[in-house]
Amino acid sequence: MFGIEFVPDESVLKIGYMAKLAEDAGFQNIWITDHYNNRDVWSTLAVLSMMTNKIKLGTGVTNPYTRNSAITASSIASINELSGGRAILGIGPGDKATFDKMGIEWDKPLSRVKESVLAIRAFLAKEQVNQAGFKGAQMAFGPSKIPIYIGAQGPKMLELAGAIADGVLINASHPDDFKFAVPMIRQGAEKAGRKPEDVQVCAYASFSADKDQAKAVNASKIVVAFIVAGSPQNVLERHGIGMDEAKAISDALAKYDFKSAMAAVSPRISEAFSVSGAPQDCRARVDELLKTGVTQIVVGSPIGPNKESAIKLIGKQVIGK
Ligand code: F42
Repeated sequence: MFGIEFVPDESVLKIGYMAKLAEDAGFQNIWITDHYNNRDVWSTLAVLSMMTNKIKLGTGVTNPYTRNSAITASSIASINELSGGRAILGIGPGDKATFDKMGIEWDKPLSRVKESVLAIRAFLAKEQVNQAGFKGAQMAFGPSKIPIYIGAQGPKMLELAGAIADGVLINASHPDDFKFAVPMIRQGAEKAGRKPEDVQVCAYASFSADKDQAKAVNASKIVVAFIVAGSPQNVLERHGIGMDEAKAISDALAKYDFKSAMAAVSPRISEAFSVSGAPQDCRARVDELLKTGVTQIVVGSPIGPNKESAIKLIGKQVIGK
């Protein structure tokens, strides 16, 4: 199954137009990112509910820090109503760098995500919620259940997702990352007495497709540079990337020298942190990812040097194959 990520960094109506293109190209799931400095995720999903017919619509991902879980339950139930039952909630611990700027303390992310998922489930089930600091709050409308996916990377968050979520969204593009993550999700599921196959595993990948392989790879370089700069040492080591290589990229980004940052993204770094190239290259990587236990490929930023033509190309020559 294929999903697609849209970052609402351009007009919501433009995102709606691309969402419809994605639906027509054969994607089955849209994920909208949630960061305060972009268009609001819920307004975007409301517009997408009206502009599409069958594709599933999710937050990819919201978090329990910037939004109270009762409000999130109400928002996702509203999107579910507007879209005729197509909503999926993606929720994660959030982005520390963003929270620092917002003055939000990132306390106990693992516990906060767990509490929030359980509270939202209880809200949707119309229970009186008395956990996670709620004092008898209760929803007055909405479906009894909406799938909840957790955005996770760390071992504990992956295990938690296996234990309580309907799916996991993992920001990674290389099979080796899933060889690491999938056993942890399975372990979490088994410990909780669930079947591992009940948890969907989504590769939330940096993806770039174009007929011209070099153009595709080039378009993904700036996204890859930011991923490398934000990656912990163990992830860099997993892909054989030295701290000096990563430092050259982060130093250039810190100076807003995007040209040097992109120049420091070697072919090996691109290969580790993106699915990029001609459609046949992308399809080969997709097949490798699917072998590791991934059940949904999420085509994430940049999608391609030209988003609109890349959506059509991926539809025909990656999904269609
Ligand atoms: N973040 C956003 O803010 N917006 C987005 O749109 C977004 C999209 C997105 C899509 C896919 C995806 O995989 C991630 C995405 N993210 C987005 C990022 C996401 O919100 C997380 O930042 C990201 O997934 C990294 O989270 P993580 O799984 O690495 O979890 C962190 C918190 C971590 O350190 N986890 C550790 C682990 O092993 O999993 C556990 C830490 C721990 O145990 N903490 C204890 C606790 O109780 O929480 C406390 C420890 C202490 O000492 O206090």
